[in-house]
Amino acid sequence: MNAPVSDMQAAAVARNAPGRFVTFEGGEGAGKSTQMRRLASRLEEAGVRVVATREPGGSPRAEVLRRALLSGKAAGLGAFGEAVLFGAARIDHIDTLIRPALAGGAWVICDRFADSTRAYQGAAGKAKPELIAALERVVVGPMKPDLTILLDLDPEAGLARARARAGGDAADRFEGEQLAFHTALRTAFLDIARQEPGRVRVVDAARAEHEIADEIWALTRAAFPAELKRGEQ
Ligand code: Z5A
Repeated sequence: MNAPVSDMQAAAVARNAPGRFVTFEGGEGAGKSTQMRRLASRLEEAGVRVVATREPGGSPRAEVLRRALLSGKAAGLGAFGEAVLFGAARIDHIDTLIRPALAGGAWVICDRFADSTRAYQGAAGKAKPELIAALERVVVGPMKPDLTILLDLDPEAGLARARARAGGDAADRFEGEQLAFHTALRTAFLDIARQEPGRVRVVDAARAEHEIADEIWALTRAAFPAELKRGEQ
């Protein structure tokens, strides 16, 4: 069920910036990067200025933290310690790229954001939920996404896609976790969607790329009807 436009725009109003903030979430290999590229092209064709970015990373300092986190060097800190580092990277990403881009009227499309901390470090990593929630309030504040596309896929299928793409390269810190971890992630993301139906849209990612892209475009247009009038066909 689509949320009322007023719900969808609540985050944007709280930020008081003209741009819109869209995030992609889901497990490994769900197709986030692929679908982000497709949505960015469609938005640009509709006359929208797009800044595509990712987490962890997206700014020079955050990319340094990305390397440490994905190499597994920070794993000894425990799930909440890692969450703090993801949070530090996110603060820099917000301050140097996301907030200025939104203030300038661009749409920011981000591959993963704070829902990944809730799912990976919180639900699957078992950091205390109240600590993860407190960290999110401090780090994200009013910079909540306007719309989150959750690409939902069976974890075995996602891991197989990620492995095929890697062509035998070693798994990173999180790809190396057991299937039970990835199954817990899927449940955690779906729980977030149930808790925040006004922001999060669940998309079945087991279909052909173009079918998924068409659904994401329809959802985006429904979420931002006034902004995407020019994209109507
Ligand atoms: N992490 C965290 O723990 N806490 C946090 O707060 C944040 C992140 C922000 C970042 O990894 C890691 O950091 C991530 C969570 C953790 N865990 N891991 N590992 P990353 O950025 O390197 O990778 P990722 O975010 O997990 O994404 P990915 O594995 O690169 O997958 P993807 O972007 O979702 O999929 P893709 O690259 O678009 O597609 C994967 C392959 O499938 C590729 O060959 C495509 O051509 C193919 N594909 C795509 N769509 C389809 C369809 N529809 N059918 C068939 N094949 C397809």
